[in-house]
Amino acid sequence: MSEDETLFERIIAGEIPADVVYQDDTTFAFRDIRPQARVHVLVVPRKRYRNVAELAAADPRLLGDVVATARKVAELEGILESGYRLVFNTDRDAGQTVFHVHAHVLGGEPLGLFGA
Ligand code: DGP
Repeated sequence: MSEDETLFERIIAGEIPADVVYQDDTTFAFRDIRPQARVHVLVVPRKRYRNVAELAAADPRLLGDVVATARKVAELEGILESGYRLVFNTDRDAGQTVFHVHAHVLGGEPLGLFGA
C-alpha cells in the first residue's frame, strides 16, 4: 500500500494534523491543503474505497452519507445559499492522486465553468 493510499486514513486517525470541519460515525471532513477556492473541504468516508465508482457499487448508502456531509459542510461554511460544487476525481484521466474516495466541496466565491 502506497503512502497516498493510507494518507487520509492517517488523517482520520489523527496521526497527521488536519483542519477538521466536521465528523460523524461514517464520514470525516477537513480542509484541503492546497485550496482551489475560498472554501475547499474534502469529505471522505471513514471506510476506504478506492474511488466513487467503487463506493457507489459497494455501498450506495455510504455514498449518500458523503453527499449529506458535504451539505452539512456547506451549511457550516455559510455557503448553502450561495452554492457549492462537489467533485469526485476518479482515476487517472481525472487526476486523482489520493486513492481513498473523497468529495471536494468547493465554493465561497463564483467558480469558473470547467471543461470549457
Ligand atoms: P485528488 O486530486 O482528487 O485526489 O485530490 C487530493 C487532494 O488532497 C488534493 O486537492 C490535495 C489534498 N491533499 C493531499 N495531501 C494532503 C494532506 O496531507 N492534507 C490535506 N488536508 N489535504 C491533502
